[in-house]
Amino acid sequence: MARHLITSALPYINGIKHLGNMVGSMLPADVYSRYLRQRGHDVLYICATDEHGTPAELAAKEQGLPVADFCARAHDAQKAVYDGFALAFDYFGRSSSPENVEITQHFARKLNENGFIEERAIRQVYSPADGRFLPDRYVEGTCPHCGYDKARGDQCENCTRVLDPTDLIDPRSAISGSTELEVRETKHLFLLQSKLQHEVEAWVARHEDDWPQLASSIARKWLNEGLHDRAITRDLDWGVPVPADTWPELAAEGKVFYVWFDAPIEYIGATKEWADQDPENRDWKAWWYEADDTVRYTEFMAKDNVPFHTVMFPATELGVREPWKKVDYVKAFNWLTYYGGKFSTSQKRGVFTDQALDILPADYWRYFLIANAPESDDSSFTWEHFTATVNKDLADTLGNFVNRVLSFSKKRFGEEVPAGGEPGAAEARLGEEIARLLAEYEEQMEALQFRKAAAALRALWSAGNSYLEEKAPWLEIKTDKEGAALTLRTAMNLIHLYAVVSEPLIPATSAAMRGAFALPDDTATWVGAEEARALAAVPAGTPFTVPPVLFAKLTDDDLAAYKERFGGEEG
Ligand code: B3M
Ligand code: ZN
Repeated sequence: MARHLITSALPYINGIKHLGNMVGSMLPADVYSRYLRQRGHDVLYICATDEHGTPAELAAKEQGLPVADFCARAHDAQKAVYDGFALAFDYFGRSSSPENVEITQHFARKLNENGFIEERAIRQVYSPADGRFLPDRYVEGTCPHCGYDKARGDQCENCTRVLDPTDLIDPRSAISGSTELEVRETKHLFLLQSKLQHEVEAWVARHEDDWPQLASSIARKWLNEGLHDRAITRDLDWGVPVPADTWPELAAEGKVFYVWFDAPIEYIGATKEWADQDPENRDWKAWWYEADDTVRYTEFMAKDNVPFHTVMFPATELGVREPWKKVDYVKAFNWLTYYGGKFSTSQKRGVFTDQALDILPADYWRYFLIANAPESDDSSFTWEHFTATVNKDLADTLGNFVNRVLSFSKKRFGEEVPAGGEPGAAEARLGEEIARLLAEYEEQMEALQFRKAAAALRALWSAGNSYLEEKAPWLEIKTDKEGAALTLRTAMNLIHLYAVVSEPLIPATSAAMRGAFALPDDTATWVGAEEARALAAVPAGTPFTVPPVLFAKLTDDDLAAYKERFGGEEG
């Protein structure tokens, strides 16, 4: 038994996430966590909302709410959707928690003691009308390159060029609209990442061969470009305050840490939140601090987050000079597209996670997304593909099998698993096939190859259908009642096996399948190879019920309605 620490990139607070966010971080982390738990490992799966920074301030302003209130509500709204998706976090925290403030400030003090933080004066836009320094994106004006008149101080949305606020023509405050802007000198804390370049390189070199290519190539690229010192404080009201004991002047000016400085630290912060919630006070530090080699730490994220996790956060952890656990394996994802185009939160294009649950239960989405995870390349969401997959894999291959077997058996043999018949050549072949596919499924899960794992699971479901077609109990029963009983009993054992091993992908359906059998002591969390070959865990005489249809078939009308509501072809 190993101990597995698992985190998925922290969803940013400013709005409900779309399916692309879900498939690129939280969902595969949940599937992997569930799989490992079922196999008897000690798992701690931690996630949280990432709450600081300018976008949160702006979103709160738009809704006319104080930022703290906005974040509290937005956190609860996201959490409700994740519950709906059956994401089994051990804890889902908040980066604005007191725990994260404490640990972030501790990290900053240590980095400072170790000579990795320096105060530097920079020139920044100040707005007397607003009484504050303006973050780059709070300065608006005309783009010097394309003439777009609503360019932001960090970037022009129109021509995508990266800008400096002082580049803008006719700059104004995005808060008050005031044009009386000044450039003033102000001090900020800089993290001297350049001093850590060699250490980070050596650390990455020790790990990159184990990481998937997508993660190691991005880490390499960043290291080759060189680690630059970067400002880790901002002039915002909302964030982790710079600690006054160490930087009284900056603290008095109200400086806070940059959101990307405190966000990864929240992986640790949320673990402490988890411990603080529980009076038994679990030993959270054993997961993070001087964690021994029995803890394996796996992170899940989309590719744009990889530099922060493979280079910047490790640099921070190394510079602290304390034995904080660093990531062992980085599982990175490409993009899920919507009809080949971008899912966009700001443009409200694509399917949002709350809307998805309005339409269909979580298992439909969980299965489809994992079976089509953008692992080796981007993958495209289309309603055509979604409905075809649901109908074929979930409704026909799995759902129909379960219903057909149980209804037919009930009709002909009553409400107990039928007795009679001796397993023969067909059952032996089936057992071999099931054991082989189960081993394949396990291997792909261990390798975090989610599409391939889903394919192996689907093959397990298919094997049941082939067996049923081969034996045709509805014909068998006319000439060989014992034989039909054997076939149905074997098929019911497959259903139970499916219930156990499908749980990581489709937990609710798994529970329904398992619940069909009134086994006296059903605590199985996995199926061993011998058991898979024998297919006899559910003995004759076990009472069963026929569950309601597991997956509804989606019709052409459904498809048309989805496309109408969400738009189909653009992209
Ligand atoms: N919140 C992802 C994003 O907003 C970012 C991840 C933080 S992980 C520490 O794109
Ligand atoms: Zn421009």
